[in-house]
Amino acid sequence: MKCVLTIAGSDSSAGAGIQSDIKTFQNNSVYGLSVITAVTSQNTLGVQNSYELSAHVILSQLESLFQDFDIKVVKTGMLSSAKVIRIIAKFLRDKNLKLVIDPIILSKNNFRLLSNDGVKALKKYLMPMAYLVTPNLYEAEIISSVKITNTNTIEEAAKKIHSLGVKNVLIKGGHFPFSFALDKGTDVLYNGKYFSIFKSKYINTKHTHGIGCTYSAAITANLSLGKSLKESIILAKEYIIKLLFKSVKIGKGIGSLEQ
Ligand code: PXL
Repeated sequence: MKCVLTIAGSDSSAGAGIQSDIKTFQNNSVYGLSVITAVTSQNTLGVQNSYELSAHVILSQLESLFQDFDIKVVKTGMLSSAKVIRIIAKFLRDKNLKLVIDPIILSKNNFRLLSNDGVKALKKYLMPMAYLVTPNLYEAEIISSVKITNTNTIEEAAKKIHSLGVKNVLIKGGHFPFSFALDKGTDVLYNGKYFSIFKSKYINTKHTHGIGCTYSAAITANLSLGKSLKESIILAKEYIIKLLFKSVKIGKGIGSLEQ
């Protein structure tokens, strides 16, 4: 069985982060391993707190896993700070890996999951190692410093992110406004040569917590099974669409996907 590693934050409400990644890996036929960077305290109303683990604890988890498992595909989610990013980039640098970066910056209630310095470190140290980066609209704007308002600016943002040394950039369209040139839920892939568009129907539900993590984790699982990038994206999109139909109203706020 293929082993896939997620390096991310723990979500106590189990809809996003490490918990969603493990569920997604399991449901997509790969064995999920995890390195926890930070522990968040959160519920369906939002993130209340985040506690970053020490460098020693993060490194120790990485060392244990790489001593034993044959890890060829790694996904990163919430990385918390520049310090954590530097540790991870240094550790992964000489490994022959396919790296998928989901550049988590803010939670839905605008709780900061990556510091400003962290964004700079992500661009400088980790992005150049990435096979795929999967920002949503807001993350793409922050990373590229391009205000995305139409298809020209989405292309400009994707090109800027690509120029950081990323092989493929997938801008996820779940946050596109309804007035946007591309339909809500349409994703845009740029591979340095050309753009590809991935359309899907938009399912109107409020209970979408963890969808971005789940989508990126499903793409990562498919890549590790040897599927092409486009096939991995199409299958992952089918996976999240199915889950959106059965997202669950748990708690008092924004519910999660039920995996
Ligand atoms: O959905 C983004 C995300 C990722 N990882 C963790 C989170 C969140 C959002 O709250 O808490 C740990």
